[in-house]
Amino acid sequence: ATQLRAELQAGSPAGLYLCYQPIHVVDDPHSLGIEVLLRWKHASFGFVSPPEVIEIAEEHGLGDVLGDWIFRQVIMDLSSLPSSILPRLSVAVNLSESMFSLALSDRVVQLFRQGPLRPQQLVLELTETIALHDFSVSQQILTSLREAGIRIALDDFGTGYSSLAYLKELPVDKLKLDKSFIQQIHLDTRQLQLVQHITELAHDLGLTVVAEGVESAAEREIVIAIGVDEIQGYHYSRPLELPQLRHYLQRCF
Ligand code: G
Ligand code: G
Ligand code: MN
Ligand code: NA
Repeated sequence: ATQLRAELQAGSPAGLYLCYQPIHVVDDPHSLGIEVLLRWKHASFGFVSPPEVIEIAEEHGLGDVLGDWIFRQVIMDLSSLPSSILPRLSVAVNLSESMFSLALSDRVVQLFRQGPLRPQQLVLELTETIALHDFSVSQQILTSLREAGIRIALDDFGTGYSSLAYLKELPVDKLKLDKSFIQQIHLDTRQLQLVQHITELAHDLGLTVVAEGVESAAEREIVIAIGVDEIQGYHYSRPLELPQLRHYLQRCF
């Protein structure tokens, strides 16, 4: 942890880097989302899973430092993309518990001033667990993010204390249906009806719906028929390192 802190503060932690997974917008081939996914290849332990990296960081009070590193790294990585492509992207960053504070929106706006991205291109992914930890504080944080033009996605929807009831009380913009909802959806009618109802309800609340974990053409066709707005999954692409992302974007646009 001491080493991780020193390296994070120096700006170039060994073995830490970001991958990017495409998120396709069903009705708009001219824009693309990408989800930022943390990777840590440790010199002696090999790959450490992102939740473990986050946990180590949070346990040692490094959640903020890691969060800042992620935002800076995203800005640096994406700055190297062609300027014709950049405005078409929206970039989704996962929030850890300590990043989700009242200081977040000012911090992000400040960091984005240096970069080629506008806050309007940023989506912050929040799990239900973090969002529901303190409901009224969450409302304040989310309101300040929205005022800065930043959008919010509720991540892993369906795995936690899912209730659509609180959704209308939280200023969120998107719902990410967890991949456990999507897998085998083409073989299970009840599953399909459930996803259909959730999608309709989310749309009634003015939310955009993202289907995660779409792995096959069959699953893709079904979620499009259901009316989801955006699709993410191995069917399109695994999380990509920056050079592969560059190639993917060149093929896309
Ligand atoms: O990409 P992968 O399957 O390894 O991610 C596993 C889990 O780790 C997912 O739940 C994902 O949301 C989480 N995760 C990946 N990158 C980040 C990150 O940068 N920050 C946070 N807080 N979580 C992340
Ligand atoms: O929890 P969160 O949704 O933030 O993390 C997304 C995780 O899902 C990442 O770890 C990513 O690698 C993984 N993922 C993305 N697409 C697929 C997919 O099509 N199938 C499976 N099994 N996992 C996926
Ligand atoms: Mn996510
Ligand atoms: Na998720």
